[in-house]
Amino acid sequence: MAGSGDSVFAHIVLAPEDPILGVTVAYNKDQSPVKLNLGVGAYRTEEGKPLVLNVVRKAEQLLVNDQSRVKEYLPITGLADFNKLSAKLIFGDDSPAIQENRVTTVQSLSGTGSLRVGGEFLGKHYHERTIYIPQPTWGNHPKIFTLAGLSVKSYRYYNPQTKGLDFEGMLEDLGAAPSGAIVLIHACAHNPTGVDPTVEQWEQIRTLMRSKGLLPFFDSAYQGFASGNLDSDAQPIRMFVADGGELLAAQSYAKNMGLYGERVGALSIVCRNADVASKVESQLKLVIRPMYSSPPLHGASIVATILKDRNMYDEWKVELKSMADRIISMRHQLFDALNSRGIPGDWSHIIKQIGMFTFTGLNPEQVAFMTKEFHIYMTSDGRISMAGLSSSTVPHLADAIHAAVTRLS
Ligand code: PLA
Repeated sequence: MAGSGDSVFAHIVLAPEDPILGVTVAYNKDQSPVKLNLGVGAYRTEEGKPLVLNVVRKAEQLLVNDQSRVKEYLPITGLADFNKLSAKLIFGDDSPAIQENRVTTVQSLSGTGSLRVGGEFLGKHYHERTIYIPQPTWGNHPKIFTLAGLSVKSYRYYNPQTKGLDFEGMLEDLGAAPSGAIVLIHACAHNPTGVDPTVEQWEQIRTLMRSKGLLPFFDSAYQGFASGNLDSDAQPIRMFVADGGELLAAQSYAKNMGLYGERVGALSIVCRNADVASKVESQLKLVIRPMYSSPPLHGASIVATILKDRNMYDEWKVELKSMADRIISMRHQLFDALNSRGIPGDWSHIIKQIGMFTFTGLNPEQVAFMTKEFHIYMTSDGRISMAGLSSSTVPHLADAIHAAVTRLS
């Protein structure tokens, strides 16, 4: 009889909310008119609204109007055009690796799904099961790779004193990693710190990693969002492709095309030669088929429509640049607002850091205070999404930081 007796699930304990997505859950429950969500990295307009790019609307209209389109299953590896165009986007139009057919690309469920498929593949087929991730990193990384069967270790990346890169520490830790270990690298706009190596530093990292046979696994969730330029943001990856070595790259269209909920992404594996690449692809299919069989059609069709049409592609680049520029302008506005309030400390990291996030240096107690007193929501590590800020909300945030720093330092 329903309702009587103990549930077979009675022993299950309530799990905590996700440290990032849980911030939105708490924000949604807040009734205050001044509430502000700077938790999850989701772009907002100056009016604080989610943005669907014009070029995306256009592509969707074309797709809807095309009566020849059907809803058949995609192949296990996804939409072929989408895969080819995604590889070109990340590795460059003239990439020798693509021309030599030694890149295999599979459509996956956004950045997260690409990382998971790549992780599962490595867990099954790669000889060294240890992956090094930066300290700190996106909170989902250790969970994804642990579940994929890899053993997760970290390398030093961020120096809280300078609020910049701990380059020495990074080289030391990578230098001490076992030969062949996998290294997770944020391709650009490191999350949560907003700190990226310079091109010269990337070159040293590359030389060290190649000399030790470390396998790079790039997470590219923000191509175009860091500098506003798709090619500059992909430069570190292209440096590693140019030396002829092997690597993995996970791509997401969540941020740069604003396709968050469509879950569009790709995993590429650059191999030594075409023969290896085709065998690798055959094994990727065996990873994907029992996981979700084949990827969804709609989002990948939007991306392919845009990437293969010169005009739409150019329009996308303009819209992408304007998102990146708005984020950069928010950095300057926040920096100026903090300075004009005479808040103690050096806040120049706000304009030095890059990409969607600022790693403010605020501690968990200060963050809790800002949420309670000012209804400002952010992750407890002090990360704020600059893309969630607008000219009209900067003063409120600056007041909150002022109060938190002066009352709780
Ligand atoms: N990799 C990094 C470094 C990310 O920051 C994110 C998203 C992803 C991968 C995954 O994105 P996708 O699966 O949606 O393509 N990070 C967000 C969202 C923006 C999240 O946590 O899911 C963040 O707020 O950190």
